[in-house]
This record gives sequence, C-alpha cells and structure tokens, in this order.
Amino acid sequence: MKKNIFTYLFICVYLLSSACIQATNIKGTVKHAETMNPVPNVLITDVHKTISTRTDINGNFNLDISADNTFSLVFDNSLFIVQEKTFSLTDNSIEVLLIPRKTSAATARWRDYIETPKAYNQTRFVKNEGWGLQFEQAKLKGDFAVDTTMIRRDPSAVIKVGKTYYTYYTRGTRYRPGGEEKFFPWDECDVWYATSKDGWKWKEHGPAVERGVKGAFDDASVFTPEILAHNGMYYLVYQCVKNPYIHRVKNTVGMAVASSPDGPFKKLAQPILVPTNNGQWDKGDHDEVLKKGDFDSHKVHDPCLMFYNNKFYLYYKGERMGEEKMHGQREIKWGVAISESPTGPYIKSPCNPITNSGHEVCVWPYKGGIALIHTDDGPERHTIQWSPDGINFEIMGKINPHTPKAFGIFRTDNHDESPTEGIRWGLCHKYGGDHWRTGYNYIQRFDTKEKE
Ligand code: AAL
Repeated sequence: MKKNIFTYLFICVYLLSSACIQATNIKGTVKHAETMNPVPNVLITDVHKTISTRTDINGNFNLDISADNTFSLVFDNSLFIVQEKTFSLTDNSIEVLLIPRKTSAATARWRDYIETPKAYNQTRFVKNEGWGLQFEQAKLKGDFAVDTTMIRRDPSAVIKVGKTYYTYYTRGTRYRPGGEEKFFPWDECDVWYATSKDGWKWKEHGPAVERGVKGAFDDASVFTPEILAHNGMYYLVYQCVKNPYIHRVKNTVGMAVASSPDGPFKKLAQPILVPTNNGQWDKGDHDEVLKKGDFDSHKVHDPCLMFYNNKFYLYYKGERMGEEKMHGQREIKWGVAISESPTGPYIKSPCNPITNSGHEVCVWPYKGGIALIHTDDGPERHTIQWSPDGINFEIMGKINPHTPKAFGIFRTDNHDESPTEGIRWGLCHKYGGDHWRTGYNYIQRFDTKEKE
C-alpha cells in the first residue's frame, strides 16, 4: 500500500515538473507582408485548437506553449491568407508576415448573389458567341463495360502517348469482401490505369498508386486522380484519406511521379495540399461547428494539375467545415495553388476562392487563359467560364443541367481553334443502382458539339 502511495506521489511530482519544464512563453509579432505594418486582432491557435490568443494593437502576442521541441501555429485574420507555421521552442521572438487576400471576380459576384434567393438562383450574364456546348454520352467496351459489382469513377484526363490513350481512375469493389457497405463508394479504393487504341475499348492494367500502409496519410483510400504529362514525366495528383473514414475526416492531395505512363509511380512522402486549418468543430460528430473557416477548411478535392504561364497550377474543389445549403445549393467553391516546380511547394492563391460554384474540376486552356465548366452546385452551376489569367473567371455560356459528371478531358494542342475545342471528347462517370451511396459506378465516354 505504502509503495503505491509513493508511486503515485512520484508520478504526480514528475508530471507537475514536466508540465512546468515544458510550458514556454513564446512572444511574437504579426506584420502585413507588403507594408510591414503591425496587424492587430489576428487569431493565433495551435494546430489542435487547444490554446489561442490574439495580437494586440501593435501586432504583438504571447502564448504559453507546452511542447517538446517544435510547435505549429495557425494565424487567422479575415483580411489575410491563413498561415500555418512550425517553430522551435528556441525561437523566442517570432515574426510572421501575412499576405493580404485579394478578391477574385467570382467572389465579387458572390456578394451580389447572396443578397436574395432570387439573385442566387437567377444568375444573369451575357451569352458569348461560340461558348455553347452540347454533350453526348455512350457506354464503353472492354474492361470499362458496365460491371455492377465495381466502383470505377472519376477518370483523369485522357492523354495520348505514341498511339495509345491512357487514363487513371478510382477503382474499388462496390462492397467490402464480406458484403458490408463502405462509408462512401470511393472509400477503400486505389488509383488504377487503363489504355485504349481507339478511345472506346479500354484495357485495365492494374494499380498506378495504391493506398498507403496502416497509419499513413493515405491508408483509407486514394482516389479521384488527374494526370499531367510534362517534359517526359508523368505527375499523378489524387485525393488521400486516412483511416478512420468518418464524416469529420479531413483529406489531403497526394502526388506520385513516373518517367513512363505505365509507371512505376513513386509517391511523394508528404501531401502537396491540405485543407486550410481555420475552422473549429463543435460537440457532435457531423457538421456542427463553432467556426466554419475558409471555403476549403474541411476538404481539398478533385485536384487538377495544369502547366500554365510557366508555372504549375493545381486547381481544386474546396469543401467547408459545417457546410450548409445556401438557397438550396451546396456551398462549394474552387481554389488554385501555384508552384514553380511540379512537385511543389504549392502555395494557395491570395485570390482564393476563384469560383463561387462548381463541383468536379474541369478546365482547359483557351487563348492564353483558362476555361472551365461548372456542372453542379452554387449560383453559377451549369455555366462555362473563361479567365484571361487562370484566376478571374467570367461566365461565357450556359450548359444543359443534365451534362455528364466528372469529366476527364482529352486535351488537344489545337485548343485555340474555338472556345470549346479543348473539350471535344473524354471520359466521365455514371451512377448505377438505387442509391448513389450503395450503387455501382462506371466510366462512360462523352463527345461534344458546339451549340449556338
Ligand atoms: C466526387 C468528387 C470527389 C469527392 C467524391 C469523389 O464528386 O468531388 O471524388 O471526394 O465525389
């Protein structure tokens, strides 16, 4: 008994002393990156949201940090891009420079839309000549013939290497081996690839990228890939989820690189894109939040890598913590992260979000700018848009609400011939079965025609 009391006492003393040793007072200043003026009222939290403080009128803050060697803080003020930075306990005077946010053309329009349901649901724009588009869909042959036991979905762009077309896509079984349902159709999937000589009959070759080992950031699923062929290298970008796949899980974007379209693809050790860490969950396990955070505080989806203006533009769809329906529509917007090198680092644009609507990312080059299609979600759903700079998009035309989903475009070099030449054909996915969550998914072909 005595021995037990001593043991407890020893543990208490040890815990108290280690707590005392570890709490270090960290001081710092936050400044405007361009003017170098102090920034007051910046919310500073540790990455796990356990401690927080705000900068004072002189941009100064101090925090008691309990950590071993390093710690990470999130700096959040609505006028600036959120910054997440790792410091060492020996950094006793931190200086952080915040980059001011800029308003994209789509965000400027958003401010008008949200005033009333009518404004939100009756987007007005001038229809520009040459931007009409009509879609046809058809079933595929070979390994892409409909299979009701499988999930094949979210095909990447189709690329042509020599005389062969390649695509990469999400592949898994509809149910778990025991017949049990998965969390989502795209849970427990891998990225596979297939080839075709004519774009209609496809042969599946096996995985290009598989889920990671237990405990890795990609151990639950790797899915929704896109491919960029650049200077003889092949860059696959895709969504990654870590176990357990629950509603509140945050996802990341991973990359794998190969010197041949057949692989082997080597994964980068770390994700190239993560959600913005400025939302805060409330009690509960679903969409209950204390703070929603940025448009991409929960998920970074549908990555699509483009080589543009001598840089690498990683377009993506953001989903927000605590997402709600706005005037009947999902609250979804796209962002872009830009890098000088294909493997990163990717820096989120200060103009994010660059759209106010949209679902799966679909972009192609046109006349020195970038065109896009919004199939679903938001006030500008069912539109085609174009931006001169890959960032500030304007509505150019309207598409039929029943267009295919999840385009994987075959992008040709003659994309400047007409506004929609960059999207003449490609692959898309379809849902089969009674419910999107439990049904099968298969890949189809789409072809387009100009429409006035
Ligand atoms: C799709 C895409 C992403 C989502 C899921 C699979 O429509 O937006 O890929 O995670 O649904």
